[in-house]
Amino acid sequence: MIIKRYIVNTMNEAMTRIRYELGRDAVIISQRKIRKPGIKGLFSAKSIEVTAAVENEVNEKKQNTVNDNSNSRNSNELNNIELNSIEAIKKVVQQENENINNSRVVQKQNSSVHKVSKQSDNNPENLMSEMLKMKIMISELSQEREHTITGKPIENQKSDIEKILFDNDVDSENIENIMVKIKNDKTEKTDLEKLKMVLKEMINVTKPKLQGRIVLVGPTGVGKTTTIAKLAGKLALAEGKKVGMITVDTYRIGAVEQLKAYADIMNLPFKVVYNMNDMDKAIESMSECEVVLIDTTGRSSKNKMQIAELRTFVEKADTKNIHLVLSSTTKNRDMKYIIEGYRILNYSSIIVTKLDETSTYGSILNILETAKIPLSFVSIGQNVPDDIKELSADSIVSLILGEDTIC
Ligand SMILES: Nc1nc2c(ncn2[C@@H]2O[C@H](COP(=O)(O)OP(=O)(O)OP(=O)(O)O)[C@@H](O)[C@H]2O)c(=O)[nH]1
Ligand SMILES: [Mg+2]
Repeated sequence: MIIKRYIVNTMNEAMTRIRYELGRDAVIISQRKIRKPGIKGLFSAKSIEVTAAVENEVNEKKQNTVNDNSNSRNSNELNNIELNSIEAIKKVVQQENENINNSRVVQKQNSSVHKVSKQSDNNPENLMSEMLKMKIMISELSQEREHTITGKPIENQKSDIEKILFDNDVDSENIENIMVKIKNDKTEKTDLEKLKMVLKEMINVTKPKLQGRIVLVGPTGVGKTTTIAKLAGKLALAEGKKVGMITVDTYRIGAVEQLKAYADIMNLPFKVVYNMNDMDKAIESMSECEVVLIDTTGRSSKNKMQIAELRTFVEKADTKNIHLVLSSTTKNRDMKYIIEGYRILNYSSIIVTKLDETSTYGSILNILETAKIPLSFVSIGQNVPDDIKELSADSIVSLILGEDTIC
């Protein structure tokens, strides 16, 4: 058996060379993208490393005339290994393992090498089966491959850009979309510049008009009431606007008292709504107010009945100024359900809270990409009224890339 490794720019080039040097019976054992050495290699185009094998003898002359000049390290290590079937496989596996270990310590992959080697010992006749195992193992060893055999991305197979996004909790679907957009950007910019551009395009922020009736909805404990108090403080105390507050949350013990306490401190009109009629009356009683902030009961998005009930109250408020409040500490998968579950309330913007409780900010991007609704505010702590902010798309990009932090 002859096993050769090629460093090429395209698969076409690899195929041509393999056909010429090893003949038509040659099979490709593995292929992976590799980086050129040094810092420059970080953002330059990758080469492809292809390992091919052939069982039969090939033209010796051809072998000798061909030199792999693309990458001396790799070509010298594995070129022209002529061994008998299983022994050849074992040798390649061993060499591959050593190469990987030299560049990076990859504990997990090492164990799989031993596994495959052992299995080879048990079943030496079945060459095809051994070839397949070796192919899988080399795939696993590859640091540069984007996907596992199951098609699922894993951390140590990612490019630098993917790793930054992954480390900052951008979800895998978004990472894939971002990588495609970067690839499609044929300008001269560096990948990092392209990444920033792509992220900025994805982040939609809005400057909400804090006028008329403003309703906050969202799951339990995300910070709706605290955010209402912050907005009231900002508008009434800092901007001198006439602000009133209404709560429809008569469900949770202490909810009314919580908002009433803020209303008392700021000396603002406050009403509690127990039913639909109360809603009309409460709104009417605040006709003098420039801004009426309406707090609602925290509901699970899974409970359709409760959401439907909430909807009737929200519709009564008769406003387009509806903010969905979400906590950045919520799991990404749950977040998607919440965003979809609350859609029937026709929220027009999103407030992300508890950014002070997280050290990665990919959740902002995940939320905005799922909802396709712009971000109005972020909440960055418990202090009323200070811990609320409007963020620009640029500053969100810096947060997502880990260049900046909230606290
Ligand atoms: N760290 C941190 N805590 C926050 C933030 N916003 C709110 N909280 C805290 O989160 C807890 C719940 O806040 P609430 O305002 O009562 O949340 P809610 O959404 O009204 O809760 P329910 O009415 O029960 O649905 C309180 O302890 C708040 O002080 C924030 O941005 N950061
Ligand atoms: Mg509340």
